This record gives sequence, structure tokens and C-alpha cells, in this order.
Amino acid sequence: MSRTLLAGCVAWPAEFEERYRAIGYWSGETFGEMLHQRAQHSPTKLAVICGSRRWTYGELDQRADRFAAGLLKLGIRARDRVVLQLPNIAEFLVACFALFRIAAVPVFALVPHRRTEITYFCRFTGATAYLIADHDGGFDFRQLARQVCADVDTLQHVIVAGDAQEFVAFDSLYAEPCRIEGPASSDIAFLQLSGGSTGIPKLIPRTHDDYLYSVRASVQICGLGPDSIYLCVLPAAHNFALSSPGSIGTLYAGGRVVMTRLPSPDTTFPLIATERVTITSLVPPLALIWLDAARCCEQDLSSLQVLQVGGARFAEEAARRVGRLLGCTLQQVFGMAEGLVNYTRFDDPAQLICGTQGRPISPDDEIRIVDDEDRNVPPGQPGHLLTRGPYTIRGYYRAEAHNAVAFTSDGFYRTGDIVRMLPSGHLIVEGRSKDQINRGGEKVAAEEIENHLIAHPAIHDVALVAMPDADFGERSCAFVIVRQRPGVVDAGALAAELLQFLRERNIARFKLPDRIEFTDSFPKTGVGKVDKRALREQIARLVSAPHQL
Ligand code: AMP
Ligand code: DBH
Repeated sequence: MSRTLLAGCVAWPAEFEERYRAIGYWSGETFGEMLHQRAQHSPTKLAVICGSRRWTYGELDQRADRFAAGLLKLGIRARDRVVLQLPNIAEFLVACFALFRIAAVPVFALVPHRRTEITYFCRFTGATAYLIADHDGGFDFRQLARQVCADVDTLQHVIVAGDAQEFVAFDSLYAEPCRIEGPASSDIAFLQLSGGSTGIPKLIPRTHDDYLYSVRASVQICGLGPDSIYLCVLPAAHNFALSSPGSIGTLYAGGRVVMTRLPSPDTTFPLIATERVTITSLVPPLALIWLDAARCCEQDLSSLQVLQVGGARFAEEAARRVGRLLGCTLQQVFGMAEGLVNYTRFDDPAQLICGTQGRPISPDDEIRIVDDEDRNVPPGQPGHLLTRGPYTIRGYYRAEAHNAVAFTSDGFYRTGDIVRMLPSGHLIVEGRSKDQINRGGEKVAAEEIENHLIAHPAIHDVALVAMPDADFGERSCAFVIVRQRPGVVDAGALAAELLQFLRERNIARFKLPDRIEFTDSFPKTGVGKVDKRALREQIARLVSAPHQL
């Protein structure tokens, strides 16, 4: 059954693979087959709703087949990497399933990514195609594609949903379905992005087998079935919205996916009412906005049964308001694109649903909570979360050196999260050891932004840290040491210049520091490293007592 993996990917050791197959976690099914079966079973059932478009399973399946044929005609082959950067539109699902069917490997970029990130993804994966929408949120992705094409030699095709201009129009690719040699279930299905903590974003290879297991188990835990209607609010390519159980889980269950490009209550509440949405997933800042809006909402939200919140820690106080204000059940979700996903269960007592981030999907998710020396901490104590299991990767794509530190020698992934486990097995996320800012679910790797800032001639050194924020949980603050003495520079003007400098580096906007603080020196740890914990405390004090500024 198993064959060589895409170069640069790390397989599970044979004994684990055999075990996961023997237990039935890895069932041998592929995404393409899964959709095909659903379409054969209920061809006329609605599968996707996107604006005025309403596609049945039969239609979605056919579109995926016809689009797959078009991709083959264009010259895209099995194992070719295709960077996919689409907003929440129905084409996202067509493109994914078509690429899955021809065994090409989508690389899931996020919509806010700009030239620097997209060029990097294309170069690093040797992508031959880049798939975009014409525009979204006022931004013209064709303009971005022109820049990326100039940067990347391997890129041969740009495919555009909407007005394609000089590029290949998405709709023009639909061709007569042809015989397709599909992937093996053990093949890499796609590369997902890691929130990361290093200067270079990491790519996460997931197989049909391992991902479909997490989807199937999520569907069961979250009670999805043919009557489920999932509103896809978060970026469709994000692991949460894709698989926990997300749009793939909804299709797996034979339910209906409603796509929305806009997450705000003015758009989503009427959609919930008219489409009778039963479940959706949000990050905490968005959940807070929804809760506020629900106080004086005139829409009928009574169809909503489950609100999932995850991606960042959801405050217990807010968690307790969900049932009252939205009239539905809360489910907390603590997951990661690398694998492990935890859910609170519907029959958990309220204290666990509101006060914990859930427990793992699988009885075979191995959890270790350890101290700095990798020794198990006493039960109930906080420590570093390490995990290994049937859907947690054993290595990032083409990252041998990083893998040696991100995984233990026996294959546990170092999540970078500090957690505590209750006797029930539920985890509480207490904090983080990885050098990352979690901006309400959007992850910013400190090192990545520090590398950009340090390229500015006025900067001697920089440290990016998280500062507490009522809405986002965290925002980012850059502490900056300038080459000239701080008293000599005009801080306001330099801060504005640094932000402009970062914008010109063409990175996603959510990565720009929310605040810049100039300083003479950094606090140091015993061994002389920048003491980021002290910096975090410093900025937390400033934020909590703004009159001192
Ligand atoms: P990513 O690497 O982008 O897939 O992000 C995964 C990380 O998001 C986890 O390792 C956690 O740090 C964070 N995360 C996800 N869900 C939650 C949650 N419910 N509570 C706290 N942190 C979370
Ligand atoms: O933050 C995440 O990456 C995340 C959150 C919830 C995730 O990957 C998931 C569920 O699957």
C-alpha cells in the first residue's frame, strides 16, 4: 500500500503506520473518492452555497472532475505543487478536490499573504501554478501574481477565479472529464501552513489517510450529519475551517457548506437566518463581536446549534455568555495544523466546556506534559505539551534541521504550548513557550518580523513580543533599539517610517507591529539572551496603566 512520499516529507515509522491501519484510523480512503461516493449516494442534495450559487453534490463532484481534467490539460501533474490563495468562495472547494484527484499538492496560502510570503511559498515548494481570485477586500491579486511570476522561475501558470486578464480563467479550465490516475491514500494530499515561530514559515505535509481520520473523528465528535449546515466564516484554507470538522467534515457527513467572504454579523447573521445554519467556527475576537451583536439582533438565529471557538484562548467569562446570547452550545477547539485537535464534548459539564480547551480526538493521541528537560511534570501541573499520534506529523516539509528541534527523537511534536491537564483529560492552555504572537488566532512568528525590521538602517536591534489586548487576546509590540540615541530621533516619525518600511516589504498586514516602543537596551536573561518575558511584563504594565505613558 505505501509508496515513496513526496520528497522532503517524513513518514511515520512502519510500526506506527501498521498500527494505525490495523485499528482502522487510516482507512485507505482519499478525498477524491470520498466526494465521489457522496455524489453517487445523493447527487441532488445541496453541497455548497456561495452567494446565489447553489451546487448539489452531483454538480460539485462533476466540477471537480472537469476542473481536474483542465488542470491535466494545462500540464499540471501528480505531485506538482500549486499555491492556492482563494477567499471563501465555492471555487475553493472545486480547486481543492480537483487537485486532490490528480494528486497535485495544493499549498494553502492565506488571503492576507503578499509578495514576500507567496514568492517564498512558490520558490520553496517549486510550485508550477498559482491559483487566485481576481480580487478580494479591495486587493487585486492579479497584480500580485505579476510580481510573483517575475520572482519565481518555476511558476508556469496563474489561474484566476473571476476576471483573469492575461492569465488563465478558472472557468475556462472546465473540460471533458477524463480517466485520472488518483493518489494513494498514503500520499501527501496538501501542504498546510504553520503559524510558526521561526524566520521562515514552515509547511506541513498531510496525507489523505491521516487527515481523513481527523475529519471522520471530528464529524463524529461534533455530531455532524446530512442535516448539518456549516457556515464557513474563517479562512477556508485554515486547518480549523477546513477540517475541525469544517467544510471537508461537512461534506464528509453529507451536509451543506455555506461560504461567506465577510465574517461580520451584518453579513453572517442574515445568512444564518436564511440558510438555517446549524454550526460554525470562529476565533475569539470574532466570537466577541458576534456576542455583542447578538444582544440587539433582529435575525432569527434559532437554527444555530453549535458555535465552535478556537485558534486562541477564549476567555471563560465570554464562553459563559455564548449559550445565553446566541442560544447555542459552545464547543472549544484547541488545534494545530501540525495535527492534534482537542474538543470539549457536548455532554461535558459547563465548567469543562467554558473553562478548558477540550480533550484530544483520538485514544491514540499521545500527550506528554514536560518540564524544560523533557521530564514529565506531576499530574495537573503546567508544562510543555508534546504530542504524537495518528494524525500528527512527524516532520515539516523540507526542514531537516528544524525538525531536529521541533520533534523529539522518538517523534513527539513540540507544540510550543504550555498546558495543564485535568483528571478528565481536558487541557487548559496556560501560555506558550514558542516565540510567537497569537493575534486572536492569527499567528505571527516574532523572528520573521524581527528579521524584516532589523534590515532598516536606523535599527540596531529589535524584539517583537505579545502585549495583552481585550479584543484580540494579544497584539504585537516591537521594542526597538535605534542606532542613534532615542532622545535624538523623533519617535513618532520613526515609528511611522518603520511601518511604511514593513509595508514595502510586502508582508501580510496582520504581521505589522500594533505598537512600537523605543528603548536604549533590552533586559537580558542569565545567559545574556534578550529577556522577552521581562519585555512582555513591561509592555503589559504600560498597557494596563496607560496614564503612565
Ligand atoms: P497553527 O500553528 O497556526 O496551526 O496554530 C496552532 C496554535 O494555535 C496552537 O499550537 C496554539 O498555540 C494556538 N491555539 C489553537 N487553538 C487554541 C485554543 N483554543 N486556545 C489557545 N490556543 C490555541
Ligand atoms: O489554530 C489552529 O491552528 C487551529 C485551531 C482550531 C486548528 O488548526 C484546528 C482547530 O484544527
